[in-house]
Amino acid sequence: MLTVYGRATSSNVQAVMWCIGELGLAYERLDIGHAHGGNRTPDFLAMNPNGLVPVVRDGDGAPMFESAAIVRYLACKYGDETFWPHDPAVRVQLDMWAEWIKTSFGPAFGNGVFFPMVIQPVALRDPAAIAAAIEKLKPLALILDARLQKGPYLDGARFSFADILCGHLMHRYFTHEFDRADTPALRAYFETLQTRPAYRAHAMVSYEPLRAR
Ligand SMILES: N[C@@H](CCC(=O)N[C@@H](CS)C(=O)NCC(=O)O)C(=O)O
Repeated sequence: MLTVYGRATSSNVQAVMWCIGELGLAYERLDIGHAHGGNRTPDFLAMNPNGLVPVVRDGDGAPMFESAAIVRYLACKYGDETFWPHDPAVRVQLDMWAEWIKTSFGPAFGNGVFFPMVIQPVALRDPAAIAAAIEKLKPLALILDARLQKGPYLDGARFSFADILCGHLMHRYFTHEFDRADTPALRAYFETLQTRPAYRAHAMVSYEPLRAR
């Protein structure tokens, strides 16, 4: 049994939960973070000194933090050869995309566009910085679109852990209103992901409770 500490509205919790759903693993999820609180207690900080969600425990194993590390752990331990290729030369061709999403596309969208347009209080928003971030995101979306032209998934026909780390952002990317690059393959990817029940259950979570006024 997995224990997931983290609110369903967190995109990093969503990645972990979608992975758990795809792998059909038993879990209990506890609402921690944001309006729920509970992430600054001594007990929580002992599991993750950053005070951030998600944290996951697998049975009575040591707590794990960092969503991408958790997804890789679950994929390696519970995934099949398609979901987590064991040959490092095969796996790196997917993992490089997963890493690029986490370090390039994800922050450019999350920190540059989504956070300042949705979560940051309106009075603190900087329209010029947001406009610049939207332009900076466009070439990254085009890179992802080019990769997905060989789709439907990042690895072509096969769905893998890398799609979890990429695809969990697509709900916010395509449902938040802003000036996106024209990316038909990326949009087709989002539509394909929506055919997966675990994606609909765990990654398509409303962010209205997070919206600042
Ligand atoms: N790099 C970390 C980032 C974790 C993170 O920033 N979590 C956010 C939610 S997405 C958080 O805990 N925010 C504070 C809160 O919810 O109270 C990961 O991928 O797990």
